[in-house]
Amino acid sequence: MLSLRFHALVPLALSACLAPAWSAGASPTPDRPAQFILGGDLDQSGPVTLSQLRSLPAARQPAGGARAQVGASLWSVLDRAGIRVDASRRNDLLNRYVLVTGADGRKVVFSLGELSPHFGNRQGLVAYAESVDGVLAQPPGAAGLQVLATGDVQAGRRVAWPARIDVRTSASTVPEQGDVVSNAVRVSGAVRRPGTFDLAALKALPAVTRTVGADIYVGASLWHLLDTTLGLAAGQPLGMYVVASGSDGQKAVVSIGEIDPAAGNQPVLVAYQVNGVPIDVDGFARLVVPNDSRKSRHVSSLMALEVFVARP
Ligand SMILES: Nc1nc2c(c(=O)[nH]1)N[C@H]1C(S)=C(S)[C@@H](COP(=O)(O)O)O[C@H]1N2
Ligand SMILES: [Mo]
Repeated sequence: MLSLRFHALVPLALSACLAPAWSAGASPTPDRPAQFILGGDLDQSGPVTLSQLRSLPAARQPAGGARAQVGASLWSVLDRAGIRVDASRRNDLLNRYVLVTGADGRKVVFSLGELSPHFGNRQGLVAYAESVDGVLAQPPGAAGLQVLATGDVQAGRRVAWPARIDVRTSASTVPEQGDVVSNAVRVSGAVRRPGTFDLAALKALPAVTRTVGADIYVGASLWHLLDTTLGLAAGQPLGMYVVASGSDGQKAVVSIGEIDPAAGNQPVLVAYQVNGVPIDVDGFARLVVPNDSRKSRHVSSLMALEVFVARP
């Protein structure tokens, strides 16, 4: 499979590449329109056209050798449409996900946290052209659009012919607990063997150590816990997400594609030790998302992990 190991999105002086006048006859066929419908928690829903995509800053993702995919970042498409958040909730953005649905029904999820430049900064790409040595190889849109997951180690979250892109609030139902801290985390939803993990149960899983800034965390791998220990429910894991909730009601979505070793391969932990001492002041465990540039998804006093199949 095509390797898409981390590449920063590099702005491209696209106008220079567009000098040749492409013939009008090369426009997309009607059954493969170079547009999709944007919906959900956005100020501006509706069709996004090729010309709108091309009005956004061009971004590119290497596709092997001299080739690159050229497009607009998925984040910029959503940001331009105005992502709606509940300003009364701290970091409400992090309780939301993006569902990309292909014309063939394929469903792929991103968390808004992984896409946002303020957190994961793996912005995704809505590609409309391919370049070779920096020069566009075809008229933009001629081969249709595709959504790519920036930084994934394999191309499993690629969606050719996206039909819809929807922003949704997570389906988490875990309420705020009031003035208590967690001493166990309940794992529920789309897993084969739901269960509750206290400190001893977490410690019984393979221990993983990750350095985040000046802190060294030890904990269980979230992927190992969900996929190996509990078993993700049958279906498409790349169309699922998990919501971590703290006892104070703070929530963070992680897409399953983000942690799947065959997709995003992000080393997210359920940590119970920091710098050699137990995490025991603000609950017994916290989520740690090592490659986020802020700690906002590091939900402390972790009390629940709910796994969902994304709904449009
Ligand atoms: N349960 C819970 N976890 C939380 C928060 C919160 O309000 N409640 N705030 C988040 C935010 S916004 C940040 S920046 C970090 C701060 O972590 P620190 O106190 O270890 O620096 O915790 C995150 N985890
Ligand atoms: Mo924060």
